[in-house]
Amino acid sequence: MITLYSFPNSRSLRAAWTLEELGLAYQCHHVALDQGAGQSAEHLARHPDGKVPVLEDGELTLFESAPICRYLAERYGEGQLLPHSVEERAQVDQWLSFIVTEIEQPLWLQAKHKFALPQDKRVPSVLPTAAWEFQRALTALERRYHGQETLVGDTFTLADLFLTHTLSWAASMKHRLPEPLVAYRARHANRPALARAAEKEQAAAKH
Ligand SMILES: N[C@@H](CCC(=O)N[C@@H](CS)C(=O)NCC(=O)O)C(=O)O
Repeated sequence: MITLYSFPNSRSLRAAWTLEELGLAYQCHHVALDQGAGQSAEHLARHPDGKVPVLEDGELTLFESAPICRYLAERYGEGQLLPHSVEERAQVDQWLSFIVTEIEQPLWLQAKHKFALPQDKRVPSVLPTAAWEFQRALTALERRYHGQETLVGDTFTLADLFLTHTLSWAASMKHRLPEPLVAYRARHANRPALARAAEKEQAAAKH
């Protein structure tokens, strides 16, 4: 049985979305991060920093959203979400790395210094630099993204799943996105698997 440790509207949604795209059976286990459950001994045994997502698949326990989704696609995808060709897989990896290190990080920096960190750890003066870094990453993305349906090849891959999730985060933080990326995000955010994943995480939180 696959278990996903999750919290609604967090990076665990990437893993739930991947599980839904692949049509896998799994259970969502809500980790009440807002009540300190991440730092419980039980959860720290799964994740060394007490975060989500964590995936358990049989004997395997994995943390970090990108390797979790990569593992699921490689293990169960049969070409879905991860292309067969080595070259295209390398391109998916290139985008995953770019998305989590270049696009997500300045967003996360802003989130941390606006609300996520304890009040006494927030440094508001980093916010303009973080905004500038995010714009720089978007400009880089625009040098490669010219309105095509998908980032790699002609089918939806993990690169699109991660970019859509991260752009949605940017949009929720009121960042203005270039028009082609607004259309790209809207198209992929409409996928039924994403709606099912969000519902499943919400339902787990209510139990
Ligand atoms: N790089 C990690 C980031 C994980 C992460 O920061 N998760 C957040 C939710 S989006 C979390 O669990 N925060 C709880 C905490 O900081 O204690 C990933 O992509 O999985």
